[in-house]
Amino acid sequence: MNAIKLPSSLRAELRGPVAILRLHRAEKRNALNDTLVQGMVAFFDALPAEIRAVVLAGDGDHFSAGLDLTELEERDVFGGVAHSSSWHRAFERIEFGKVPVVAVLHGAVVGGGLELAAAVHIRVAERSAYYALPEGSRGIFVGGGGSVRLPPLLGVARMMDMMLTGRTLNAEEGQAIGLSQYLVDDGAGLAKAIELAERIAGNAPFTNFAVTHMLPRIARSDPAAGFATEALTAAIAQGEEEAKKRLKAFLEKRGPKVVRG
Ligand code: 1HE
Repeated sequence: MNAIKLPSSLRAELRGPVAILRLHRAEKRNALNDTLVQGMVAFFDALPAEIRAVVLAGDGDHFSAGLDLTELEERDVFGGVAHSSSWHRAFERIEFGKVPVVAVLHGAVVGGGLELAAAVHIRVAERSAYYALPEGSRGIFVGGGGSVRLPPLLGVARMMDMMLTGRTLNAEEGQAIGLSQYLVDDGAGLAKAIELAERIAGNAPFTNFAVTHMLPRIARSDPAAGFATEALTAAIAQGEEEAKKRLKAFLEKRGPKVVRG
């Protein structure tokens, strides 16, 4: 990680098997410009093998104000297509990257910031978090994969409402619909995300791969292909040395039991 050069708008820190990546542009409310987005690509590409989970957070009072609107001024139509595609490629690195990613959401999680949040695997929201898609009021459209990743989280009807009327969801509403999986007090998000990331880092790596790469694809496929792919994935997982070790440990009363939630 030390070897890779991140832009000044990003900060990375390693904590054992967990890497923490922070959007470090609080003076611009962590607005996402090309440099920052490409910096995220460099970070996710360069993750060393010993890193087993990533926490993504934003510095300052907001997770992210979305697309850096100053960049829109200079772009023509085809430039817009290229830009949106570049975000798609970047966020793919997160959604289908090397390791699971846990995001801490606080303050504004809007526009491209919400699209970024949709690309991670676990979302921990602080009570200050709020969600909006102000693209409608800016005369633009989502371009960071939002029309693909947000409907499964929000529903098409709610997303339409947010885009057409500027409706904002608060943290409680986001939690109630499953947009965030955890809701914690202000200031408690990072610790919760690190705790979850450490737990994830302790899983068998193939299981983490199967959950992040195979599960969403199986869920989107037709049932016949889904069952066949699931059977193969399950067989590969149980054939792994790590799975055999963990099963043996449980059968010899050394493995952890499931605890009541
Ligand atoms: C920005 C941006 C930005 C702030 N691009 N510079 N996103 C939006 O439409 C959201 C626009 N931002 C806001 O509504 C507000 O800034 C916030 C609610 C997020 C925060 O408010 P506040 O009062 O804390 O901050 P501020 O005073 O509005 O902004 C502080 C500075 O950040 C200011 O710059 P300064 O030089 O005057 O200090 C702002 O101009 C700057 N700033 N947000 C550029 N977004 C791939 S398609 C994705 C499409 C989208 O993401 S559309 C949604 C865009």
